[in-house]
Amino acid sequence: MKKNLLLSGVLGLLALGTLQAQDFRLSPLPQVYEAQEDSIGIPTQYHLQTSLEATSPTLTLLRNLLPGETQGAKFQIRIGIRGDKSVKKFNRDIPQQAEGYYLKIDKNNIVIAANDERGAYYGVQTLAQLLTLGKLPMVEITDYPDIPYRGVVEGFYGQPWSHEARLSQLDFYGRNKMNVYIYGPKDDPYHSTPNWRKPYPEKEAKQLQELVERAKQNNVIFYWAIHPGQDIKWNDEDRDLLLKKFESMYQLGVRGFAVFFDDISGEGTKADKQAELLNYIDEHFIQVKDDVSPLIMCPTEYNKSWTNLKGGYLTTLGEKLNPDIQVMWTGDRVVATIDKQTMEFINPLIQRKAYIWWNFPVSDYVQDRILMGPVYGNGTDIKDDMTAFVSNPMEHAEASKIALYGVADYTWNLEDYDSQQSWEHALRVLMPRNASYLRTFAIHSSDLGKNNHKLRREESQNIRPALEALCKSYKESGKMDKEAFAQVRKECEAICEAADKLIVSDENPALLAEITPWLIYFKQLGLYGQAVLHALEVKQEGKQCVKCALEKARLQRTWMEQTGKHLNEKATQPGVKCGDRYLLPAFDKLLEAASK
Ligand code: LTM
Repeated sequence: MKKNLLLSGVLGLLALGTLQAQDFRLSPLPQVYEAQEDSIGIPTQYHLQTSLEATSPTLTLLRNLLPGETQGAKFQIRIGIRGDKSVKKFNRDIPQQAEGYYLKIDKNNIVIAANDERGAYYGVQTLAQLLTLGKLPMVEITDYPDIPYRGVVEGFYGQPWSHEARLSQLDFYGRNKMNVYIYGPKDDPYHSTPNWRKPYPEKEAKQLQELVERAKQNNVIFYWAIHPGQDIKWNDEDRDLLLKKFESMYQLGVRGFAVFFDDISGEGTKADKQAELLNYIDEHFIQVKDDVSPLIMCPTEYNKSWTNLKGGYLTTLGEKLNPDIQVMWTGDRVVATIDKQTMEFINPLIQRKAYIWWNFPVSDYVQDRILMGPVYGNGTDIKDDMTAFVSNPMEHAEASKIALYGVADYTWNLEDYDSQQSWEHALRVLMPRNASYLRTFAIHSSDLGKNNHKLRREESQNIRPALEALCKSYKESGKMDKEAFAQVRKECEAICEAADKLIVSDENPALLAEITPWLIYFKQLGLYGQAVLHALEVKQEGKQCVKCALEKARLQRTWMEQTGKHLNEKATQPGVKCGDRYLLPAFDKLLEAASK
């Protein structure tokens, strides 16, 4: 077990009084982590030894975190890349993996020795997390990502993210060691049909330029994707227009390019024509520029359930596409978790390791939902089977960070990924002061309901046994399991309280703006639960008017439903829903039983 020092290291560290209170956890979880019981104060003055460029994101971040750089100070910070003079002594400690780093903190030194610039940056990001402890634990960390490319594809239908949301996302990716952002919102007309041939208007172009710059500062590769397949003509004119568009994006600073052929019909779906175009782009654009990342393509048959093996679409791509072109894949279905079998199916067909486009937490096909649950269900034994794992998020950018935090954690260290822990931590990162309320909301806002893509998620796990026990006891004997009743009552109170506290909170306004329609409904759901429980109690005790209590519960049910319908009206699936995997059906069942 290569990582057994990790948890004991963290726990050893947490045993140190105040550190425990902060509930500290490094994230993404490092590969190997050894901590001593001792810690040092945060250096106010330090002598910096480095051969990194002064303007590099790494040094910029370090200097922001620790402003006390002083020539000749006793405390030394050495930071550099394998072979650099500043970290020569530590060459053997640097892990071999790309983006790997070695971080050591002792009494008089901090050393960050990395394989490459991004590795050094990640070393400093880890240091940034340690600094939140208020002192620095003496640690030795050897760390690297399991999956080479990790991040996000903004590839959903619906309202594209705002400029502000994207800037905030890029900072979030940097902090969480994700290195890819692919710009490809389906409803940006300049990405897709009809305007993919046209350059962006001035305002949008300027914003894209700003995003590219912010991505650079966060060591994130900004990819710009084009979606031309619905009306592309396989002729020189359209080919040249596509290259011209890419060139205009290059002039804005973009250094990563993708071509999406998903969700199209007609001429554009032909594998040999797609391969011909992509190879042309690869040879006449990508390879000509020496500073551009490998080309990415999303095939038309991008998941197993849509694959026509006899038609030979994927094998044509596999045989014809230049080997350096990355091919995306969403799994066994459009929306699916990814495992060993997924990879064993696709990789031989495309003759390369697939670039996973994970359709979670995207909600463009269930817009009445907000998906706040943990990331789970993906294989922990597939790190060598893919080149990338990027998540397609919800149009709710801030709320998506809960899942994206899990994706960052999972893709960095598959074997040690703990979905529950990671989720709990994500809630604290998003709303440190109101995490417990956010947790109550999130635990009941996780499932997608019945949907075309058949993905379901766990929901209301904390209260499910009590709900079941209560329904069973009432159905079988007309009496209530007292303990279960008390638990459900407590949960209903917690739901109302969480909704109230979150709605008046001044924490994370961007998140609150996104979740408010669901919070309004959530409060009504809690009140409905309370009304049902009250009716059950009244009926049992026989002291008050049973009919009145039942009527009140029914009214609350109608109130909730009507309110829900008129929230989120512009969506393709208008209205809002949450808690309907276990909570709502249980309340309905109890009310029905009590009405008999
Ligand atoms: O998944 C892919 C490759 N394409 C589209 C996405 O744009 C969309 O967001 C998801 C989820 O609805 N499904 C797709 O087919």
